[in-house]
Amino acid sequence: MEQVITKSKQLFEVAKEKIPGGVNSPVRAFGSVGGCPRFMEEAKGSKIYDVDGNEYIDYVCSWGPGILGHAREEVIEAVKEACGKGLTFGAPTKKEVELADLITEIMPAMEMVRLVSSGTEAVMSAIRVARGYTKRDMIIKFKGCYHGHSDGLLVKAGSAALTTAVPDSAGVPASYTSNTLVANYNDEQSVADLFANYQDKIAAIVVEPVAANMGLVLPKEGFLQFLRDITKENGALLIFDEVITGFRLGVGGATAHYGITPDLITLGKIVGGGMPIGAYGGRKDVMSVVSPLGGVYQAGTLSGNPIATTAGIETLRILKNNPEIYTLLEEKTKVLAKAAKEALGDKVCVNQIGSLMSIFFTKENVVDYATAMTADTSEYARFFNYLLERGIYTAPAQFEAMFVSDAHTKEDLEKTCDLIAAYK
Ligand code: KE4
Repeated sequence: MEQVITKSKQLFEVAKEKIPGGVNSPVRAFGSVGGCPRFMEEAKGSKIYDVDGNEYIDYVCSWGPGILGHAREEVIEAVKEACGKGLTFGAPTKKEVELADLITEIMPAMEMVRLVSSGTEAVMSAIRVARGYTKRDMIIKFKGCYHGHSDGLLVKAGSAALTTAVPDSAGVPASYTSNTLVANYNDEQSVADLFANYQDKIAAIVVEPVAANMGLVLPKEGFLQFLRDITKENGALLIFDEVITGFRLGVGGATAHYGITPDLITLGKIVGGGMPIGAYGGRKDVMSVVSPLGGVYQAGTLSGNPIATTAGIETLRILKNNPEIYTLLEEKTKVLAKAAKEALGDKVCVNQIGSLMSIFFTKENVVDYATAMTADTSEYARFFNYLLERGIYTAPAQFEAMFVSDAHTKEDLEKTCDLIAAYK
């Protein structure tokens, strides 16, 4: 039966008058999958409901924050109580200390942490700290990894492998990317070549320890250790961008999962429990350059506000005190990954780790950016819409990840697997 989406369509037309593309973040516009984005009205647990009353099993989970499912009782109650005491003070609060305590306890590589309001802000600030600490200017990032929309990171590789990057967005002056170098994920040689060329100019490598912005691509054996070694050997810092993987792969994120200690870690998404929080932190000596302690300036009106910190504290407490959540998350996600592989066979490559997975519509084994790009995005779009029209809401783009939450039930998985199995 045709899904009724009249109200979403009407809202989308109005939204496009007042908001660029009708959305406040580009991927939400369904540009790569076609059709009308669903305007969502509410969500509870694993379900999300659009303005036309259609129910979906949600595997976007707001791109990661929703690890406990939507509107988790304990979080909502704590936030409601906090709201009655005022929304923001612009002054230090006990909750910021509590959240900093929790973060540094759960991720001990973060000896000190500064709260900001988004993942973009966290990564932008961490890079400034790395430059301030090392007194070097150049940063290495990886093709296909995304670290938010700060100017110096909106880049594509330069014309030759060893040249500096060029802007990958209008409005970014070439001068803003002249200190950004681009290597290939899982390609140690591409990193070694950049250090051979620029060694004492490189302040840091920033990397998604598990890449989830070209679709899910896992680090090959030894890759992260290689990055740890080569940065140490060259006096550069290693920044793990754990905005997605933090508290997702396990409560300790990729840092704990792989047993590699970076110098700085950036966080977002789960750390705010659905409210706007980013965070960056790491070695105390490195973080000591941050204003007002040191000379690296960074600030934010709503940083650490009492409502966001309340949601973050409640979320991290639940995750820390219930480690079995992660075992269940992995089991659930493996069920989905297995069903997709069984149903779609060699038409797809399914990558999965913890509660993250991606179904790439390619016969290739997706192990890096080049193989990810072999995916057939129009086939992915057909698959996405097939599921959407039947009440399954997955990432509206091939090069994103699917997220599973603690709220997804056996029935949710059965329905999803049955629909995938029936896909032609
Ligand atoms: P935000 O500024 O969107 O909070 O975080 C930026 C960011 C930084 N680092 C990593 C590894 C990220 O994945 C992100 C943002 N992730 C995307 C999803 N791929 C957010 C969704 C969106 O852009 O709407």
